[in-house]
Amino acid sequence: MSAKILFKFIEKGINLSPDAYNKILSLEDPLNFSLSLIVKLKSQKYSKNDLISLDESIVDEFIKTLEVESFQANGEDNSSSLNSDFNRKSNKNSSTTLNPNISDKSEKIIENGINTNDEKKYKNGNQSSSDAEFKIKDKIEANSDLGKIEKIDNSISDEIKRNLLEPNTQFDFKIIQDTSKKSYTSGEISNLISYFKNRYEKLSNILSKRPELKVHQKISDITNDTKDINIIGIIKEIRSTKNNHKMIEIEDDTGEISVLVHKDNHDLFNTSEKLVKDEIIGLLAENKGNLIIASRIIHPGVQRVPEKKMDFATVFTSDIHIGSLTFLEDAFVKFTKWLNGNFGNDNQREIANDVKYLLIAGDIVDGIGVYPNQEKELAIKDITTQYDEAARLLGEIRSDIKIIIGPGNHDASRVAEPQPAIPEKYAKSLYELNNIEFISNPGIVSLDGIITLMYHGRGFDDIAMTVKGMSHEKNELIMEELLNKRHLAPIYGERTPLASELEDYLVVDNVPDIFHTGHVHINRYKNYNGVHMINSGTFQTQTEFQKIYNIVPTCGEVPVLHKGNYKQLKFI
Ligand code: D5M
Ligand code: FE
Ligand code: ZN
Repeated sequence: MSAKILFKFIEKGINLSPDAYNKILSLEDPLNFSLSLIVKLKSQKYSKNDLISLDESIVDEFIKTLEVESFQANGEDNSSSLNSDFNRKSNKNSSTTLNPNISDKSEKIIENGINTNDEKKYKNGNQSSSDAEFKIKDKIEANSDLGKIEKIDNSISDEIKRNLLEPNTQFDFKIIQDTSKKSYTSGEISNLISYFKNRYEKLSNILSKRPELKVHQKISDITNDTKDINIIGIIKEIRSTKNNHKMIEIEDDTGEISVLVHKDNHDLFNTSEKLVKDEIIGLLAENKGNLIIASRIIHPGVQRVPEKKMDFATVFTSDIHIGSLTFLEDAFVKFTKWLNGNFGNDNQREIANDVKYLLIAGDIVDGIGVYPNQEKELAIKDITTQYDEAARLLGEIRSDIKIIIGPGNHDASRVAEPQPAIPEKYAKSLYELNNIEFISNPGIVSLDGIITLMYHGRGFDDIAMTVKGMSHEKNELIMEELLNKRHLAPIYGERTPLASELEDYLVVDNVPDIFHTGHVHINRYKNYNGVHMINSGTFQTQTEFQKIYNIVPTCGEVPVLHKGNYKQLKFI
């Protein structure tokens, strides 16, 4: 055991002092403690390549944080010394109530006569005096372009169970695109042809509005006498030549042609390095007789989106992975308490009070058999029971928040994208909650006029693995690139299974106000030409599978768009 622990730290470039090592070994569950500490260090204070020397004081500091959290998670019981994260496994066996409205706690609150309608009290937080002692004052500043990450204040007020009330909030909620019932594919080759034809038509419509491409040729019309070439085509192949230029093979519905990108044309060469198979581009080139030399590559692109007024807050999450042993239930419970106005400082509660929508971009549950040996990391080994547990946890959220859920690759939907909404058959208890809307992946909704494209993000794996300079970690670059390409998963037939529908629903026909994604388990935010691009991270600590790919998740951090301003709240 002790060698295993040392190895875990060494693997991540962390050097343990002898005192720190002895301290960890003296704990109740040293291995779990070590894994959590590694995740915390690597996802918060340091980057994955930093070398860290860990002394006893850092271990003590982490133990202290866990004690505070343990106090809050356990109410009056301050006796256990470790984070309830570790206690969670034993809690799993406690009986679950599917209908939150009849849970013991809510009954107690009603008996105690707390006026749940008291809006002022809710807003002001109504903190108990003892909370002050346990308030963590530090605010964590993000070190990157993400802006400020605010640690949620560890103060709890008397519970106010707003989900017992009839909601009187007015929602202007519309589903703009839900492909759940639009799956016509029979898997025939003719479908594949229609699918690509549709992709080409949609994107060439967008491209042909660009002044440089208003007049363009069909490939079959190009002759030796055509000097200037302007075409719109799909990339069949892109490869390096032996002199390190790039050769693009591009085709349209009439023919195909090879175009060379010269390595000395640096800007163009850099752009060509981000091209992928099966994407649709505009290409300007010069015909030199024996060779066609590219002069411009044109993406469908993103025009600046004007800012819309937003007088409420929308919360984004994904990759909760309920049912996994690595699901951070305590952090998630704190999150739902915050939504209900029962957690955080006054300012944080004010934000919670403004929340109208909660979007969940897939991987609500961990599913079964998604990757090899997954069952060893499952706390719940039945998909319906996983959704029952999800219903129990989401059922705690006040009913005047509309929750919109799309599936991810761990959910019980078909794996090929577009994925239909999570079927009721497996998630009956979730369907019983009347503030949830289920949509496809991808799906588009209008939240009081704010157009939001939600995509789980499986297509990101292909981009991260094949495009130079792209990684899961900097997924905002992937989101930007995909918006420019106006396709969520352009590469056909590799990691991301795509269903060859008659229409390609993964084309981004219209640029949204918000582009919300998940899957990578790493929070990122960027405002790109007015589009809020958000990856909502995860509530799951690093899995064995993610260790292989060296993916270090950012756990328990929840993005919020509050009246148009981005904020990220940390629940661990
Ligand atoms: O994905 C969890 C993490 O694992 C996320 O960062 C993507 C990464 N991942 C998942 N599948 C793959 C493949 N096939 N290649 C590379 N990286 C991958 P989750 O969907 O939660 O399991
Ligand atoms: Fe996930
Ligand atoms: Zn996923």
